[in-house]
Order: sequence, then C-alpha cells, then structure tokens
Amino acid sequence: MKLVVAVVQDKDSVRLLEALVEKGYRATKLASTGGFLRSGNTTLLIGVEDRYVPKVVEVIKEICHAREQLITPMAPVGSSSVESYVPYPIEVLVGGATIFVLDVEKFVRI
Ligand code: 2BA
Repeated sequence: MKLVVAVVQDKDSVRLLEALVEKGYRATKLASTGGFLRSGNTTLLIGVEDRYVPKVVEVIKEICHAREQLITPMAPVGSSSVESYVPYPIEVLVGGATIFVLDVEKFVRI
C-alpha cells in the first residue's frame, strides 16, 4: 500500500476531493500553509493499493493547474533601510500539485 501526499492549491481542492471520492478513493483533506508564500494551500492524504497510484496521479493532473501569483516581498528582517525599501510585486508560478508517494508499513482501520 502507498500513501499519496498531494499539496494542491485551495482553488482546486474541492473539485479534486469530489473527483477522488466519486472514483472510489478515500482521502483526507488537511489545511496547510506553503513555507515560501505563507499562504494557505491544501494537503490531501490518499491511501491506495500500489496499482492505483498512477490513476490517482492522473486524477490530480486532470484537475490541478499551475497558476501565476503576484507577491510583494517584505523588507528583509533586520534591514536598516526599511524606510527606503520599495516593494516590487514579483510573479511566482505555483505548481498544480506537489506529490509525494510513500510506502505504508502498516494500515489498520478499526
Ligand atoms: P510554497 O512554499 O508557498 O511555494 C509556492 C511557490 O513558490 C512554489 O510552487 C514555487 O514556485 C515558489 N517557491 C517556493 N520556494 C521557493 C524559493 N525558495 N525560491 C523561489 N521560489 C520558490 P510549487 O513548487 O509548485 O510549490 C507549491 C507548494 O507545494 C509549496 O508552497 C509548498 O507548500 C509545497 N511544496 C513544494 N515543494 C515541497 C517540498 N519539497 N516539500 C514540502 N512541500 C513542498
């Protein structure tokens, strides 16, 4: 058995969860925060038999899309020139999904 851990954008998470459940996969949705943008994203835990991993990845690919996001960097912490700091927005391409596939040592449902 494998655990698919997928970090996706909030915008895609509802449709993705619906599609997974509709296709018979079990999933758990966690609210998460990206370390770089410090903004909300969604992490899904999906436990499946090994042979279903490619199908789960396919569903994620169908639904999740990369999007460009404009961010305004903060002044560097401890900087002495905060007053003269002019924040320019920069564009970041946030991927559709970041996927990890982990081996599951033991799976128990009680
Ligand atoms: P964030 O960490 O908020 O990153 C959002 C986007 O910012 C990233 O999109 C990437 O395009 C950019 N980015 C991240 N770190 C950067 C850096 N040091 N310099 C320049 N640009 C940077 P994605 O790569 O598609 O990642 C989307 C989200 O997936 C991430 O949100 C994070 O929550 C998660 N993620 C990505 N790689 C991960 C990893 N290796 N381990 C754990 N979580 C990861």
